[in-house]
Amino acid sequence: RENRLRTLFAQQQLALSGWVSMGNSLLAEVLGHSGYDAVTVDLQHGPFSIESALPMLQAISSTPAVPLVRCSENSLGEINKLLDAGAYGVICPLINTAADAERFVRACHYSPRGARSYGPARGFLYGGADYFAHANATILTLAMIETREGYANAKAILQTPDLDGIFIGPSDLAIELGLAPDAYDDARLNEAIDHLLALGRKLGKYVGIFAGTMEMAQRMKGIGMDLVVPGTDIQQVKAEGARRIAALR
Ligand code: 3PY
Ligand code: MG
Repeated sequence: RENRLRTLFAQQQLALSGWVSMGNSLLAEVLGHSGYDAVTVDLQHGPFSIESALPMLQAISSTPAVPLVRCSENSLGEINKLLDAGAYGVICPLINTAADAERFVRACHYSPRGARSYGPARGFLYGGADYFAHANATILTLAMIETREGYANAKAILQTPDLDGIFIGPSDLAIELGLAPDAYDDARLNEAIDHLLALGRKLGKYVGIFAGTMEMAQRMKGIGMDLVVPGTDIQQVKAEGARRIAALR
């Protein structure tokens, strides 16, 4: 099965991903039917582990959305299990160096490019009988830039062969710049984001970002991001609930 995100990126169309941190497969299914191009299961900050990610990935694969994961850390074991469970793309947090990025890329690719071990139990079910032949070229690898060190090494990280691109973590990056985690409008943070997007463009790699507010999401669309996550499930439920309550008070 093709990865529709690659098609959207190639056509320079904005891709939108939902974000599941609540850990519920029905919610993942609902998001997958809401019009998103992808739905990301967040094992870094979602309070659940890999056993719970499986039913969420099953639920997403019953929808038109591409199943993505954010792994909890740059671990061959965890990343392999998530790919075997049918994830078609991995966002890896806290990539600080080119060596980190290389390690991440190797975890996502079969030999000779990488160190991924064979056993794609659900990979076949989602990807199809020819999964092995296409997995290396189909699965998306996005390294998170969200630390000072990662920011300083962004060019080398982006130059990692077979890394598809970067995903910017604006809250951690803001904290590292000495700002509040929700300082999404701060000029210094936005300069850093502009710089990372320009680097990605120059090096022919994709650039995505998490957007904590709708204003930020609009701005990120405006500057030409490839992938935008317009808030987590929790943020959306809270914001929409508050909006409805305010309208009725
Ligand atoms: C961050 O903003 O640091 C993130 O990781 C968003 O997902
Ligand atoms: Mg982060």
